[in-house]
Amino acid sequence: MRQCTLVFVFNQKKQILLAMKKRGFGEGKWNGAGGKVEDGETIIQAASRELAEETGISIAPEKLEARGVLHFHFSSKPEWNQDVNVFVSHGYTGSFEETEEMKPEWFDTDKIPFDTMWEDDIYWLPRVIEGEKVEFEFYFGDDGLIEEYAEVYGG
Ligand code: 6U4
Repeated sequence: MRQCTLVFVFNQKKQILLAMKKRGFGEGKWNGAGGKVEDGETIIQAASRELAEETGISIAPEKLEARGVLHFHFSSKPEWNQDVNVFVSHGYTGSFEETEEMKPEWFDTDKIPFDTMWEDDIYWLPRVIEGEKVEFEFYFGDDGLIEEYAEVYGG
């Protein structure tokens, strides 16, 4: 399965950094920063690189905390199937800026815009914010909505 990354950064006020995806996969949705793992890099290196490319913020790979994996299956678009490796970071260096791909913004964790995010996020993001590690399988239908999902225990 294609490996992707998703990073959530927290600031000193305990706000979470989300970014509006301006183009491509997930366009029009708030999401963490991230993307595909490229040849020759580890998953965590990819997470650090994508965060810098998409938001301007730098976090060394060793400062990222792994918070689990989400397995996404698209029945009619198997080329979109992906394992999304989730990371968080408390603190960062640099300053965030809007890029061609993403418009980043800080949100209070009780005001997360779940209505304008991937439908699956409500199932796992609150738990990641609480410090948990998660693993889920999500199956999306032709309409782009979740058809079925299951938590993977002991992963
Ligand atoms: P390009 O356009 O090739 O540079 P790249 O940034 O490498 O793209 P992209 O944007 O396709 O990769 O990566 C997909 C991003 O979307 C990853 O950060 C994972 C995230 N993602 C995919 N499905 C998701 C879902 N259902 N829920 C979610 N994030 C998802 O919260």
